[in-house]
Amino acid sequence: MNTLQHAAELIAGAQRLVVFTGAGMSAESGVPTFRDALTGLWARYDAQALATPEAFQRDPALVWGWYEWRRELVERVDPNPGHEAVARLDCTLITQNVDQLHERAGSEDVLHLHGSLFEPRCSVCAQPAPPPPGAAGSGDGPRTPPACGNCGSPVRPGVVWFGEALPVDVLERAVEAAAAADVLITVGTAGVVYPAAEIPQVTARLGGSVIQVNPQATPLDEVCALNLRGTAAEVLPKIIR
Ligand code: BV8
Ligand code: ZN
Repeated sequence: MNTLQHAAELIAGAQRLVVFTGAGMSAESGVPTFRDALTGLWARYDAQALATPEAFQRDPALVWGWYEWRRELVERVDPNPGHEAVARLDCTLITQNVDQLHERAGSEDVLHLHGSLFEPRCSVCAQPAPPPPGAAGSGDGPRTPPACGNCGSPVRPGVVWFGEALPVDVLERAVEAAAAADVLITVGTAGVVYPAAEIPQVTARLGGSVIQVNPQATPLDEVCALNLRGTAAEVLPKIIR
């Protein structure tokens, strides 16, 4: 039996299935991963440098503009066949991605470990702010963040920045699901950002089978029962019936 067939068998026979996704899941929809060189104005910025509270403190307009550019980009693209295959599964879906492509493909109750581009909130009182109006033009330039309706402070993107804690309830649900899983599929993640990268390792440590879908090798290779060297949109429809 080849590895694709073996993976399909494991998935079809899973009692408690978890799917764990990273930026590579959305790559074939046209969303740059963190390791791709970003295009346009943002090419000279390092995502890791902008995805921090310090960057927002230092230059709220630049950081807000970068997230608005990313939000408008994900609004313009579509879920790919990988998202659609995952949406057919009865599973716990845990994502590091801040786009809403899993939801648009039909997945429900998606656990967003790193927040979402679509849940801006006040940077001081945390009051949720209305998502900004659709794509405010294709301008790439920095734009001043809106002011909170409650306290007037700058609104921030509803994502988890480097150095910030992940939402406790979401992380707890994710770790519980990974611990109980007999099969976990990890797709399109470099497996270097913690604590998210712990999730597939929890399943493996407790005896579950981890299947990895990624064109490249990653540090997660060694905990995986199967490493499928391919892309999300190509491989997932072949292993998910
Ligand atoms: C925290 C939201 C503590 C924002 C993101 C030193 C050692 C270890 C850890 C640390 C360290 N120094 C600091 C840390 C902690 C740090 C961390 O892990 N840093 C890393 C870089 C070393 N973690 C944190 O800061 C976390 N918080 O620790 O807080 C704390 C605790 C209590 C109280 C206070 C504080 C917060 C981390 C969350 C950061 N936010 N996103 C935004 O989106 O802008 S992370 C962000 O980067 C993404 O969400 C994503 O998770 C991550 C990128 O990772 P990937 O998803 O893996 O994507 P990447 O581009 O890296 O790789 C793509 C993969 O896909 C590749 O493997 C590629 O081969 C593959 N691929 C490409 N195309 C395809 C494909 N696969 C399939 N199909 C394709 N077509
Ligand atoms: Zn406020």
